Amino acid sequence: MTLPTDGQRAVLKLDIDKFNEVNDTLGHHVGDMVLEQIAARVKSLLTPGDVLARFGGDEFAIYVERRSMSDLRALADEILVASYAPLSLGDLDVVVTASVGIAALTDDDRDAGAVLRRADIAMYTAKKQHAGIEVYREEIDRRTPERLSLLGDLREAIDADALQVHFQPKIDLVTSEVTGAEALVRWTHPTRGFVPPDDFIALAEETGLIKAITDQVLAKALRSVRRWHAAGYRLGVAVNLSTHDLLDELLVDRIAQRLDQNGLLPDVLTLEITESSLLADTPRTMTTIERLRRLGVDLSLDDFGTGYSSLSYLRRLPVAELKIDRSFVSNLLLDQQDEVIVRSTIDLGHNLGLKVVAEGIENSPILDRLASLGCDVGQGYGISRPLDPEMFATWLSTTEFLVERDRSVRAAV
Ligand code: G
Ligand code: G
Ligand code: MN
Repeated sequence: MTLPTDGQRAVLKLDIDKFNEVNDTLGHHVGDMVLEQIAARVKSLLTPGDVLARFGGDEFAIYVERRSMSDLRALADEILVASYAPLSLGDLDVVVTASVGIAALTDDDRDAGAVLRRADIAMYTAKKQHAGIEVYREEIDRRTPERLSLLGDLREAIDADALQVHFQPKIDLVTSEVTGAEALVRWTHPTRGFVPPDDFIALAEETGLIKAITDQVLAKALRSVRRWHAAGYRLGVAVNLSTHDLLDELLVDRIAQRLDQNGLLPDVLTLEITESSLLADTPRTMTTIERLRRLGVDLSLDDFGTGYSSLSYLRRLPVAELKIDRSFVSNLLLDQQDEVIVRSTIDLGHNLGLKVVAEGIENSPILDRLASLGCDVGQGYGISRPLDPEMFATWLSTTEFLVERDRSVRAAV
């Protein structure tokens, strides 16, 4: 192959995001069609001399020569835009997203191995950061072994049952009563210290560890609820589910079992699902959601406003509440548009018969405003940060918000 004198040779690595979910929910036959259609779209953007190869699974590698890095980025952009367009697969429209890593060839490259590896690293970084495209740089390479060791450590933490759960209180905005708390997973790594969930939940989703995490969070959250009830506090708890959990056919049974173990009725539990997953609306997830509803737990649509759910989708989903995303709530008093969004979401939720929760309430003026807009429930740093179980118990006994307590059952929390 001839090298253009001032040109740039590179390998682009393309990988479809969450392709395993496409296969799992829609079947391998549909997965194959997705791959064929994406490949055809990519091909149509290439010029003679470019080489497109399938790299097993849902990965493609593309060898290209362009004038400059910015031309390479432009090509990667076109590829992403082409993959986002809805794919029609029989009577189904499917939207997939993809990630692209770009690695330039260097004079030291003697074979394809090294450049493919660099493209791979760039692609994984793009995926992890939801960046779409990433160009290989040495500094991201240094983080790759870190990622692998983090994964190993996460596995160990799960096996050792070392993940913890913190609780962030939720307040009834009409009565100022504490209604319950959201359970949030916490991981303190032996050497790194606190690792934010955003850094390990995605990793857990990609590797299937999320099932075990969800189950441990659920177990700990329900154990705490049992203690609260024993101490006379009639509080509920909300647990976050990931999209992946909804594909797990055993999820509903495990939840029923966990409730049973703690002698709790399903109505103490709310499960928060995000609307952002593009593939949520598939037969398998809908079956899980329907079974959860029949079990009698409440479903809440988390981060509402940031995803893609249409109104008709919302009407069909058996959810009991909407949780307005904190990005709208925290600017409520500063940004008129955010105010309009919050106000209309409250109305929308109420018109659909749903309870509306605001998260990310950072101070009392925001809390007051939400109350006057008719929002039902609130949560945020302005009420309390997430607290470990012990601090949560202390908070319950010292907060100025109303805490209903049945005095006849007065065990310590
Ligand atoms: O406090 P915070 O940083 O915990 O949470 C960051 C993000 O991680 C939020 O979007 C939250 O929904 C998510 N998250 C927190 N705990 C859990 C959990 O137990 N399971 C899942 N799937 N997501 C969680
Ligand atoms: O996506 P999810 O709804 O589960 O979000 C919970 C996340 O929001 C947690 O990371 C929690 O720590 C964070 N959080 C809770 N209250 C506030 C708040 O008032 N402001 C901000 N910025 N984040 C908050
Ligand atoms: Mn949540």
